[in-house]
Amino acid sequence: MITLYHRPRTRSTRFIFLLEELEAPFTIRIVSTRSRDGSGAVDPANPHPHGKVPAISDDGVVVFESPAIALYLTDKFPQNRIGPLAGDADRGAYLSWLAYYTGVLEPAFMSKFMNVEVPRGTAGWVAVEEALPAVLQRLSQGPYILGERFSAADVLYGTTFAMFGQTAVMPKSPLIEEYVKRIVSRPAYARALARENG
Ligand SMILES: N[C@@H](CCC(=O)N[C@@H](CS)C(=O)NCC(=O)O)C(=O)O
Repeated sequence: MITLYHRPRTRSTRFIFLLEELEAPFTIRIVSTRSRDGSGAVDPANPHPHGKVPAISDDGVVVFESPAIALYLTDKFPQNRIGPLAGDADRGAYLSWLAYYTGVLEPAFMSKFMNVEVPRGTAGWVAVEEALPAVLQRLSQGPYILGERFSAADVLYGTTFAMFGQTAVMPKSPLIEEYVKRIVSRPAYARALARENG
């Protein structure tokens, strides 16, 4: 049985969404985390090494960091075909775009959000203005990151765009607005919001 360590209205909400898409059995364990304003504290029950969410435990097997959790879950629950498995022609793209999410896209957004200039050439990520066209190029080829096929990558990208789309950090793009609508109108997303508080 999967236990999701979760704090409502954070990056762990998207894993309720993914678990609902997968129709996997899971329980939610609400934990405290540090907050931006200095309040809150790491919950000793949370197995993430820095007490961040999300993290999961699968009968004692701990997985943390969003791309690792997404991959672990879609490999473990393949029946709804939410993640290409090893040997599938889409596997390489799937792994790449999952890794790109935390390796490049999130740092790009967070750099802009925090007004930190991206030290191009010495950093492993790029500015939002360079990252976004790469994602848009994918989305212009199909309704989803992998083209015709919805995957856990869309759970990460769709929810991230939904969040940053409300801020000045993200340049306006009709393609992304349509994409966000496509992702958040999925029934599993509504079910996830209904379970948000545990
Ligand atoms: N790289 C992590 C980021 C996780 C993360 O920063 N989560 C936030 C909630 S949205 C958190 O736990 N913040 C509390 C803290 O950083 O101590 C992932 O993508 O899973």
